[in-house]
Amino acid sequence: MEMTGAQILLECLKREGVEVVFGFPGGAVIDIYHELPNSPIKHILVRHEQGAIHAADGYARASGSVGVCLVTSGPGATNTVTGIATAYMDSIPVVILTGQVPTKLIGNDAFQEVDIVGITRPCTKHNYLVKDVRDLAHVVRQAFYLARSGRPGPVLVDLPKDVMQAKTAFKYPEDVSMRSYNPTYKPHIGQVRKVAQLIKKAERPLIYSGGGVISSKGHEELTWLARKLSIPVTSTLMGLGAFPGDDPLWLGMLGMHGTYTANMAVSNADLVLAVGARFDDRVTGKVSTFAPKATLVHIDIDPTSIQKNVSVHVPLVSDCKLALAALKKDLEQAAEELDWAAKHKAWIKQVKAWNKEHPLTYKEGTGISPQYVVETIGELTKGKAIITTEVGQNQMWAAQFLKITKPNTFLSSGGLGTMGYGFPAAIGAQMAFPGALVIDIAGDGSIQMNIQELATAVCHNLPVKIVILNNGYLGMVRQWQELFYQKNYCETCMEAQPDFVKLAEAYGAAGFRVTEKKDVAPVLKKAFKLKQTVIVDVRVEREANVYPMIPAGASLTEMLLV
Ligand SMILES: Cc1ncc(C[n+]2csc(CCOP(=O)(O)OP(=O)(O)O)c2C)c(N)n1
Repeated sequence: MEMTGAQILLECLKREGVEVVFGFPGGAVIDIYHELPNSPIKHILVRHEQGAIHAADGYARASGSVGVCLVTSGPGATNTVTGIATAYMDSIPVVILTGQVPTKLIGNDAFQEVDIVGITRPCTKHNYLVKDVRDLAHVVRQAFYLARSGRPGPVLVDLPKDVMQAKTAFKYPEDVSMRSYNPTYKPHIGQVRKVAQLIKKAERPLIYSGGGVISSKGHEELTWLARKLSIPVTSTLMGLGAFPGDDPLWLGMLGMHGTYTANMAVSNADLVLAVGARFDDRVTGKVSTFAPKATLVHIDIDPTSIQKNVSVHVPLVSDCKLALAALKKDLEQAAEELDWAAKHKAWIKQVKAWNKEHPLTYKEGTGISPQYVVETIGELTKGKAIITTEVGQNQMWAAQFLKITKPNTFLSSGGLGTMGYGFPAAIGAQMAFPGALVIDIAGDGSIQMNIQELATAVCHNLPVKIVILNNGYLGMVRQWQELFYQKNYCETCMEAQPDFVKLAEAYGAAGFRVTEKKDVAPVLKKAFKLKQTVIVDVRVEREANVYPMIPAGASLTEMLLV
């Protein structure tokens, strides 16, 4: 039986197990929308296409499966670019379906035409322009395969209107074969042995884990390795949750706003095991002084990320979970025979001493400390909530002061640092887990970047909670201005702030304002219980700073402390 391109597309999505699509219609995709009611796929109408792509990304990060968004050509497509780059930088599997003008008009400056394939080439794992309806099914199949396999990432499929209207017989390809694309999953056993030997020899070993551990679902193997062999663990922002944040071996995040302990540990370790992390400049600080005493091992599925930013001694190209499992197998016997806690006793003692010297802390002022608000959220939710963040001080305080104990529960724009990410991502996460408590920790600047999605959340009865750490500033930039630009607070004071409580109410959500410390816990508690979208506007101290902080370009040991 012949089907139209639009029907084929929706059938393909169904076969890929897609349950929800975040989107916004327009002329170029109207044929797809015309068919939507005949499909079991749920569509969430956002209020801005940036909301759609971030929601698809949040859905993917929370669920571990591919997120999907659908937008029209031209401005619909360009509005997704920031979100595509966000997903690309953090290796998140999303499929972006964009409408395109009819094939015969491509290149004619047609109405709402844009070369989205060209625009997104540097920020997608791969992208396609489907010119013939007969190619559609295998392109969609490939797109999903590419998005979720190897190092995951966003894949865009551009869909001209006439291709959506054309008809052909439907056949879903059973297999995907792409000749030049063969990710290496299994680790080289010789390299695994080498790493195991290094671990056995090391006196001051450290695990530095990244988002790759979460996307490969390797957290249990990682936890085994750390606990059995008594190896302390630090991680990137993207790696938070792969190792329990309440474990005694957990040192906290490393890098620019990492803990004193983690940064000192990296600087003094004799073996650093980097797993699924990419040596981002926010992590390494001055590259030439990164981990100066250590043998560096880098486990990553993407061979092009190895030796890219730092030169490592032992590369291991592999899926992180499989590499960690292979290491586990190799070390199992030694784990039983050797007293690892005794072997690393001096090292652990040193790590604990650093923690005592400079624990993660903050100075209480007269107003509400933002860190106190984050701590209170942590105490009330006990690791059971899914947390998203915006970008800025709010993001760093969330990363520092929450104990993230499970993977896929801390969703934050790490690589691109996209303000406006957290709220739509929370909508995506809430769609993936309707019963979960999903909280966006926000700044008053960031939340205004996608505030329109309140309508989406209210319309779909999504009980997402937004906690605004409202300092009336673009806080993180103000902090830089304070510390490095002689307090020249140029254009970082947020004037004409909306009344967030009234704004919430205007959209049909609930809103609360907190101006005194004693009200923080009771109001948050009340808000978290409500089965509706809520904004809690907490007026925090205006000039609180994030510490530790490593000035840009400095070494990890050159921390500014509280
Ligand atoms: C889209 C975007 N624009 C600009 C920036 C640069 N930037 C980083 S943090 C920040 C301030 C964020 O302010 P706010 O959301 O109020 O959070 P706070 O730092 O006060 O917690 C800015 C402007 C960014 N990360 N993203």
